[in-house]
Amino acid sequence: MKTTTALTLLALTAALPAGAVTLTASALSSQPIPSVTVDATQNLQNGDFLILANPSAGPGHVTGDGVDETTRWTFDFAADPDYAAALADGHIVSARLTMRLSTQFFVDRVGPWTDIAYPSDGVNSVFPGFLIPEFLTGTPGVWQTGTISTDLVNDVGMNGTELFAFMASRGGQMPFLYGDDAVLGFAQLELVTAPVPEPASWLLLAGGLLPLLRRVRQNVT
Ligand SMILES: [Ca+2]
Ligand SMILES: [Ca+2]
Repeated sequence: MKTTTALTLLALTAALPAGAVTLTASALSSQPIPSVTVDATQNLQNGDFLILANPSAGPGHVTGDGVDETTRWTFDFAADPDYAAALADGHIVSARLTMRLSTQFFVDRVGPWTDIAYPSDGVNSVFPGFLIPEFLTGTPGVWQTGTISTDLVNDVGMNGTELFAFMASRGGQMPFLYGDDAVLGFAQLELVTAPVPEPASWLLLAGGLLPLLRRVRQNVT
């Protein structure tokens, strides 16, 4: 049985790249680190990134210092010339998220601390989110900048069909959220779409594998 599963997975993996389409969307700040902060009760627009007010953060907090604040932006895949072709696929096999982050908030010299990024429109989200490892080292109060990258499907474990539906149901727009201890300078999401094999294809694959399996079993017994 384990051999069957392994061979089927192998065949499916080999079948996926057919019809694959790559879409890229990015967001850019006007300032890598805001030169002006605003009161914690106010939002701050930084290029494509909207840094949200956090009135509950407490006395002394401001918006734009990369401490205790949520940032929103939208990846626009409809602008990609291959969007229509990707729309026909209905499934995402790879979603490479890259973010350039700056922070001055370090706990035990590491940051950003317990931060997360995921697709969200404020109501609906695609989980699980990307829990960012503390990949920067520094001194509290001194800005450090670094770039981090992950695959939301293959590394984080997001469902590629749900992720696709989240984007397609919003006309190719993918709203995103980052929280909460860094300023975004740049973000990019590269999607690779491909059709999910039809049931007929599964049967053909299984049919083609049967003789092979029989041979494997004969060899084993
Ligand atoms: Ca803040
Ligand atoms: Ca945090």
